[in-house]
Amino acid sequence: MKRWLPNMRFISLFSLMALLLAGCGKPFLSTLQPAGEVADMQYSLMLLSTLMMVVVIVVVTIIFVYVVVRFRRRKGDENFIPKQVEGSHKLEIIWTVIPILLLIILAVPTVSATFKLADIKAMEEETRDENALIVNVTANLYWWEFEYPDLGVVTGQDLVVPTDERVYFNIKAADVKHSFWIPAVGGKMDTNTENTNKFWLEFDSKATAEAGGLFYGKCAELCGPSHGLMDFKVKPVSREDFDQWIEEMKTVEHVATTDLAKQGEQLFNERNCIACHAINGTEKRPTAPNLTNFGDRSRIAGILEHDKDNLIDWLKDPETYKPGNKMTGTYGELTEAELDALAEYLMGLSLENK
Ligand code: HEC
Ligand SMILES: [Cu+2]
Repeated sequence: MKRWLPNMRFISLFSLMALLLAGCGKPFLSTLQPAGEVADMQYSLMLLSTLMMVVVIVVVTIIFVYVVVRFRRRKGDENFIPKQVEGSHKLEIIWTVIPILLLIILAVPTVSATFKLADIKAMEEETRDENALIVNVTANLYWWEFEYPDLGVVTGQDLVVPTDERVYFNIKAADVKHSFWIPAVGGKMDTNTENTNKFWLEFDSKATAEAGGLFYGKCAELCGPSHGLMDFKVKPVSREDFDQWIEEMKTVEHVATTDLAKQGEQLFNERNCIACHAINGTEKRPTAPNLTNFGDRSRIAGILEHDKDNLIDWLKDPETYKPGNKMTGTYGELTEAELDALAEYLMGLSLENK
């Protein structure tokens, strides 16, 4: 074999790994690029525990290698037995105390962070902070509902929150267990059917800008065939923009302007869509994502690029894109012309077209 061949293999393996691992570091998705107070805390704990593990491994490896080399059997010295230390009190105490100390060093910041993360006084009735924003999250097979109970607004799939303040979450599931996770910002927290979990997150405005204004959210609990597709997005905006968004969600009244969109609107009413999907921002329906601002979404059904062609494909056959979803087969076949009209109408459901 040529001498350079093993080297080349090594180099290509490393370049491949570099390429692969480079994909993990996106600021909108990476736990290693924390984008808020909670993520910072979780990241510091991760660093601390990883650092401690590395130190332990390095020290143990050094001692191991030293012992293997120092006490190996030497030529001409085959019968020499070094000093035996079995049962040495000194050594036993040293290697019992060191792990205890390490665990204490790890436990103090962990317990303290756990209490900080569980501090939800601002959302509890007796200690309620009137200015604190509360969001009710409901996880459904395979979509997310976000309700702002104090503001009377409901939306789906894209969570809109103000930056640089603590946002408090009530999270639960409508059908089976899911888990709410925004890797760059914090979590994850189980969404259960039998109880409501509560926690808070903070979305840093600088980190939001670095991430391009959008964070990725995931379901982190295996829930069915489309679990891996149960994505949502988070749009943190300034408090001012948030208040304005809420106002628009409350007051928007959609008017289809073109003939095609008007046909689409009619179909939306005739073909059962309206029975599941609400199209005003104050109405909560357990059956399907609220479509009031569907035109402003970043994705279709949380996964597909947001454009008219993909929307037509989704409406034609949702099952291909999300197996087992709850919309498949609930309305009859749609002709190409009907699909086109529906898509036109839906893409126009935007807070910008008032
Ligand atoms: C039985 C209730 C039901 C009916 C009827 C229904 N849908 Fe849906 N729809 C859903 C559910 C549930 C989802 C979420 C699917 C998922 O992501 O798992 C959905 C998702 C969608 C989405 C993507 C929403 C988003 O926020 O990305 C669009 C668009 C949509 N439906 C349009 C329609 C249209 C148009 C019709 C009528 C032709 C219709 N739906 C009929 C239940 C329904
Ligand atoms: Cu899931």
